[in-house]
Amino acid sequence: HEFDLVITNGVCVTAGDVAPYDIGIKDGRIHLLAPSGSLNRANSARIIDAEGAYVTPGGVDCHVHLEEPALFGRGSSSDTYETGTRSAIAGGCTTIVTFAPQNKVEPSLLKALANTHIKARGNSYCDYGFHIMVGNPSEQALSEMKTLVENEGVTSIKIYMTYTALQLRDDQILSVLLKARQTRMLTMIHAENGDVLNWLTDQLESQNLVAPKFHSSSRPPILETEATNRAIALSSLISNTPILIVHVSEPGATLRIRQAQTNGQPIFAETCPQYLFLTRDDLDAPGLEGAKCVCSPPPRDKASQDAIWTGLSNGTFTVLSSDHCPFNYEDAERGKKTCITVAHPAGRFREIPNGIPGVETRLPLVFSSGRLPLTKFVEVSSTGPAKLYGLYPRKGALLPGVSDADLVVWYPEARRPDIVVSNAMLHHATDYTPYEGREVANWPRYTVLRGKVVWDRDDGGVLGQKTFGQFVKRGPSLLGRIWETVDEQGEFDVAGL
Ligand code: DUC
Ligand code: ZN
Ligand code: ZN
Ligand code: ZN
Repeated sequence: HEFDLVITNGVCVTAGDVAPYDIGIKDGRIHLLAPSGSLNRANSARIIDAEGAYVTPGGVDCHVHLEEPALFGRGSSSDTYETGTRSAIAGGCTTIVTFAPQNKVEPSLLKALANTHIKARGNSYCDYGFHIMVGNPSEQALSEMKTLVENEGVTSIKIYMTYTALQLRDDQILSVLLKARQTRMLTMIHAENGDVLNWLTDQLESQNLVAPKFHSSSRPPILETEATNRAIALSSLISNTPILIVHVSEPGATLRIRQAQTNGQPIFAETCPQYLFLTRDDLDAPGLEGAKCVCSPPPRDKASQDAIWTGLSNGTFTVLSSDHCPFNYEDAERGKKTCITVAHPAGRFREIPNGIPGVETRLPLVFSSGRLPLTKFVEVSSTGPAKLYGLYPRKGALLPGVSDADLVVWYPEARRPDIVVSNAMLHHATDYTPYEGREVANWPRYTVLRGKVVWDRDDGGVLGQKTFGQFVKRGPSLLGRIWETVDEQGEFDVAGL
């Protein structure tokens, strides 16, 4: 056989166009795109008839938290690499980038990386890479960044402007950005003003306003706008080093990012389904139910949702990620219910671990929404992240001879099942989904990882194994378009010095 697998009668959607092609797959790669119906059974070991359905590149989710220690409150992650990546493929996602966390007392980034490799290796259903979460920008940590890029295939870091375990001061952020500029690392920034939200939390607590809904009051939009603006300012001081503002939730930050982009600055932005589908009213559910939607930044109002949709449409956001950061609900020690204490029997929002599950629901929710052209859907959920994080064109594309055969075959219009999201149908190890009861118009029917069918919704479900996923070494961001700018000495210039 010329091919190991052929997908026939599909309509291929890439970030560029929508067109009917048969796809010939060999040795785990896209080998050939051919006119629809032209590749037949005779020249392939296996054939999948897409029956006219859309076929997209596998999803790329570059914001996933798995098996991290308690960093975002008292709880700890309800998903392991095994369960989180199983959930990913069942939702059409074939590559994730997770975090290798360095805590404040650990000076080495390479050690954080090694520890995370041990957790993921042999335990991943999908391909994976790592960002280093920098909690302690020590001399040693900064000096290791070159090694990460040159030898380890790790080309991005994440830093925080909030969370006691992770928050960096502005001078620390500048030191990190300077080193990132010199080593061509992309810096992801969690932009919320931690000092302000801690102060507001104390104020709310002093008035005994501690129910889950006050999580939202403790983090008003202006505090995200301010931190986003500050992050952009800090980047501009370091010769406009490229940064990515993660999980943008509100119009103020979105507008500030858009202005910086218009100004030619390499400011990239991410948003997540929770800012498209949830609102602050979901935090005000009866009892402690609102804790299920506690994440940071919090879901906002309807007008903010619309602004975020607009930002996706107009290109302000390069990536749509899940920020999968799961905690069980019914767990008094490690989950959302750690916030119930003798003093606060109805729960105390300060103690609710921040984060929600979403790696499996990301693609179906957005594909089904009808609010984005399909090419834009592929751009923000696969191609854009692959380019931004140095995975392209191996990931995020259907380029013959070049791209891995990572694909999602959706259901054809005529055979769409009625799907109501319920936690029982998901493959994570978390005991709830914030999207319970929501109807979606489509779901990945097949997920293909490097030519292997790892998910067949109608026949066997998860067919992949936790040994199939491979670590992917990444190159420098393809969107960091000013990497080449150096001064006469070949050094990067720091503006104003
Ligand atoms: N926000 C969350 O909701 N969870 C993980 C970390 C974060 O920033
Ligand atoms: Zn050939
Ligand atoms: Zn974050
Ligand atoms: Zn996160």
